[in-house]
This record gives sequence, structure tokens and C-alpha cells, in this order.
Amino acid sequence: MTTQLTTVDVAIVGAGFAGLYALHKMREIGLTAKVFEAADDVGGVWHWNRYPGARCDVQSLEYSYSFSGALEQEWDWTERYATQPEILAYLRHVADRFDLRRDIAFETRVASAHFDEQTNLWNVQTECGSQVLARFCIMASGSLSVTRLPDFPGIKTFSGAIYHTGDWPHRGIDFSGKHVAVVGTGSSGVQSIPIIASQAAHTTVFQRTPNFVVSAKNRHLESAEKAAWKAKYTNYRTLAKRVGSLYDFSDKRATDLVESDREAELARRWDAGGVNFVHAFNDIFTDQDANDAAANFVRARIREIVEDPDVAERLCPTDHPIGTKRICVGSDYYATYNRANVTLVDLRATPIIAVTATAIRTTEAISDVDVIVCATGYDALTGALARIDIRGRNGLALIDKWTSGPRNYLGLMSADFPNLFVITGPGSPSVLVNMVVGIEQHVDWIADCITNLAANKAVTIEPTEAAEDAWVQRVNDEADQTLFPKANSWYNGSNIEGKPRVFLPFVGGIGRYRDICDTVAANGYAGFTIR
Ligand code: FAD
Ligand code: N01
Repeated sequence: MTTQLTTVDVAIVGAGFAGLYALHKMREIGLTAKVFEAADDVGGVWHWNRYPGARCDVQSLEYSYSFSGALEQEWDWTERYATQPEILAYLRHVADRFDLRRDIAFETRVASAHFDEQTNLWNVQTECGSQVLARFCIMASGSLSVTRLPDFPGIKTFSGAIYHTGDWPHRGIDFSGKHVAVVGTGSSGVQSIPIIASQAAHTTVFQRTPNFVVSAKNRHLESAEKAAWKAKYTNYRTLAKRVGSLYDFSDKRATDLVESDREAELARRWDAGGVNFVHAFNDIFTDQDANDAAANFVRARIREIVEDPDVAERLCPTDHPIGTKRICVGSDYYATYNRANVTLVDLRATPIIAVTATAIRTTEAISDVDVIVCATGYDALTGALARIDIRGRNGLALIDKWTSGPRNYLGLMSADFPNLFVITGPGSPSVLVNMVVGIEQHVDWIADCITNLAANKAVTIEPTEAAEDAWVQRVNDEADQTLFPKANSWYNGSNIEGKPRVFLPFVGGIGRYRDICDTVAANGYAGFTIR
């Protein structure tokens, strides 16, 4: 049987924020494009993460596309931090409004993408056996799209249900009357634990590492506030292109302030809620003393809120500087541990030794449970790429090239993989900034790059190895000037056994990064080979 091969200009993997905008933009510059999406609908993260309490922690009005003035005026966000259903509704609206669905193949997982040096085309194959030939590939496959389940001894014998927050059943879960175990206290655990605890008969939280949690202070958005924001949207978007999220970035070092002023500033930000807290001083991410001031402030609040002093101590993070693991934004998180139906288990002191059909057994206790919720995170930034058999020149596999860590230029392209672009992957600001801003910057840059190739009748573009080496070095060097490397986190792959420990995102900020990318383009795509 012969398979009919379709040829498109661009193959795009993923239909989240990145894939949807990439499709729209490719059409806008006159190209044909096909999107492949493993899920049965658009939305990416916001399709998969339906756990109780899932919402964004960048303000809704900012966590949205800027490419269409009409879209931003017509869409109505109802809360300071939008819920997962509302963000999913927004992305569905975008798909319909810009007629994107007709070029998206749903329930179609891409298995491989191989570059043919004779034709200069990518052959993209799906797990269903369909394939497409494409001049360009855009990997919009997500930085946090590959879930990771714990491998506790005996977990396969558990007779109840096991759910991962990032692969949550669409029907929703009724926890009433249930004994629930939650494993993991990162952002997903922090958002879901208070809601699960309010529904379940008993919730046992299995915590390996405590995290710093600031309060969301979520609220309804009043019409007047939204109207005022919309009137100034252009200004806000322009600023966001430089800074990512419109936080109140302090221009003061912690040492510029006497202790009482430092505390007052931290208290002001704590009361207002949100990620803004970690921008109280401009050296929180670079100076241990400044960082300690903020971290001590949070630890003091934990001890105030949590009534049982032992539980409070177990909730106090001590192993990493604040902000060097993604700061968690929660609602009633610490107060939840005052509930009679919540138990905190410290896995550092009493590790899990076995899961049986009905219980989780630590070195100290047996907890009977009906349901296990795994808020255990992701194989971040490189996971989705590693699961696709991507082969460039001479059959080189991306996964082999990246055995000691990702190697690319600007986070966008890798030598020997011509015309293959990655959105918000390693080596770009990615997860350290408002990701919608990062996604739009990447897609716009790629569109300009492809347009430039066409104008110059060029066929391929890929980085030189020298440019790539220098960029990888720079990404590492800039991270090393901060406190980030002091934490074990998914930022540096240390949550995945065997993953090389390399700081993955570019810490230099979206504004500087944008300038670097623009300068590269203005200098005739310096550092790239164009054929
Ligand atoms: P995704 O949304 O992950 O979409 C990638 C898509 O690619 C997925 O649908 C996946 O199914 C598909 N895919 C992957 N591999 C394949 C394959 N081989 N074949 C076919 N399809 C494939 N960022 C912020 O800036 N602010 C926030 O407040 C924020 N909140 C978050 C909350 C949660 C719970 C999570 C998990 C992440 C959050 N993020 C936030 C980060 C989030 O990843 C980005 O904001 C954004 O949604 C990423 O969009 P994306 O399109 O790049 O990737
Ligand atoms: O995942 P995580 P997440 N045994 O990796 C623990 C975004 N996001 O899904 O720290 C016991 O942060 C692990 O413990 P440890 C945001 O960027 C945003 O929560 O490795 N525990 C940790 O506590 C975020 O950073 C929002 O010791 C195990 C937890 O599981 C990113 O997504 C909401 C374990 C994993 O935390 C990922 O967040 C949700 C094991 N075997 C997500 N394995 C917003 O609020 C792992 N853990 C916007």
C-alpha cells in the first residue's frame, strides 16, 4: 500500500498557546501549515491540567495573546488569576475566532521528524501512521507537557485510582468521603491541596521538599478595572515585551534599606499577594543576604499561620533560596494544615517504603488511602522533544546530540537540524517569564526568519557550532551569576533521574533576550548558516 504524502510549508507539533499562535502567524505570512496535537482539543497545559484549583499565577489580563487588539478587547477575564476552565475557554475561542481548527489534526501524536538532505524536507510521522513533508518544523510541544509519576515500590498493586495533576480526568473527581493521598508540594500540589482537603474525608500530604508559598489574593475583576486596563492595553503590552510580567520590580538592593523598611516592603507585598513578593529587592536572585531576608519573612508567616509548631517547621523551606525553585502561589495553603482532616508526612524524615492495595507505608506509619493524587511534576523543557525521534543531518538524533545537556543557539535552533525551530525550549527565557510573551516573541522571530529566507531565495537555516557553543556557555555563565543553581529543581533537570544537570532556561530576561535575537536578525542572522 502506498501512502499519499502531503507537503506543507510548516509542520507544527502542539496546539497550546504556542502552536495556535504559530499556525495563525504562518498563515499570515502566506504559508501552509499543519498542526499535530496528541489531545482531542486545543489548549495544551490548559486542556490537560483540570485538577481542582488549577489557575494561572500571572494576572489573567497579562496572561493572554497580544497579537490581536480586537481579541484582547472582546475577551472578558473574570478573575485576577483565571481558572483553568476560563483559560481553556479563551484558547478555544481563539481557535474558533481565527479558524484554526481546520489545520489541526487532533488525537495525533508525532512519533518522529526526520530531515532529508536530498530534498531539504522534514518527514513528520505520527503514531497513527500518517505523515507529512514540511520545509519547516516548529516544535510547540510544551515545556511542561510530559508528566512524571513516582515509582514507589508496590505502586502497581494499589487498587484505588491514581491521578496526575497534568493528566486529570475530564469528568472531574468527587473526593467526598474519600481518604486521599497527595504526593508533591510544588505549584500543582499547593493549588489543589486546600480544595481536596475541603472535600475529602481525610487528606494526607506526602511532602519531600517544602516550597515557599505566597498568597494569590485572587479576586473578582471589576468592570471598571478591566475597562481601565483595556484602555491602556497597548502600553501594557509594550512594557511586557521588555519585562515579561508587569511586576513591581524594585530598583533597591536589600542593603539600601534599614531592616524595618525591608520588613515593611516585604509585608506590603505579602499582603497584596502574588509573585510580586520576590521582586521586593533587585538583588533577591543574586545576593544570599537579600534572599534570606525574604525567605525569613515567609518562614515567620508560616510559623504564625500554622498552629502546630512541628507541622510549621516541616513546612518551612530551608534547602533552597526563595525564588530559585518556582515560587508557588496559593490560596489558604498554610491554613489548610490547621484542619483536623489533614496530615502532613515529611518524606525526608520518614520515606515511603511501599504502596499496598489500600495504603501508603512509610518507615513510621501506614496511611489507608482510596485515591492517590500525584502532583509530582514534569520532565520539563526537554521531555517532549526527547520523546519524538528527531533526526537531522546524517541521521543525527537530537537526543544523542543532547546527552550532556541541550545544545542550541538562542534556544531556537540546533546545528545539524536545519529549519527546525523550538518554542520556549531550553536556552530561551521560557518558564522564567510570562510564557505567552515568550511564545509570541519566538513565533514572530521565526516568521521574520522564514520570510527573510524566502526573500533571499534561501532554502535552509541552521546555527553554526561556534555560535551554539558560545550561547550554551552564556546560558550557563549567566545562571552561575545568580542563586538559581543552588536549588535542585526541574529548572536544572535534577527532578529526573539520569537527566544531565544543566540550568535550562536563559536567566537574562525577555527584554535582553529579545534585543539579542533582534540584533542577530539585523546582522543578517549572524551565527547562522543560510544555504
Ligand atoms: P503546552 O501548553 O504544554 O502545549 C503543548 C502541546 O503539545 C500539548 O497539548 C501536548 O499534548 C502537545 N504535544 C506534545 N508532544 C506532542 C507530540 N509528540 N505530538 C503531538 N502533540 C504533542 N506559565 C505562565 O507564564 N504563567 C502561568 O500562570 C502559568 N501557569 C501554569 C499552570 C500550570 C498548571 C502549568 C502546568 C503550567 C503553567 N504555565 C504558566 C506554563 C505553561 O506551560 C505555559 O504558560 C503555556 O501554557 C505553554 O504553552 P505551550 O503551547 O508552549 O505548551
Ligand atoms: O511540579 P514540581 P508542579 N516522591 O516539579 C514532588 C507550573 N505550574 O506540577 O521538590 C515524593 O514543581 C517534588 O518534590 P521535590 C510552574 O511553573 C504553575 O507542581 O522533588 N515527592 C515536588 O514537591 C511549576 O513550577 C502553576 O523533593 C515527589 C513535587 O512533587 C511547574 O508547572 C500551577 C516525588 C513536584 O513539583 C511544575 O509544577 C501548577 C517522589 N517520588 C504548575 N517526585 C501556577 O500556579 C516528585 N515529588 C501558575
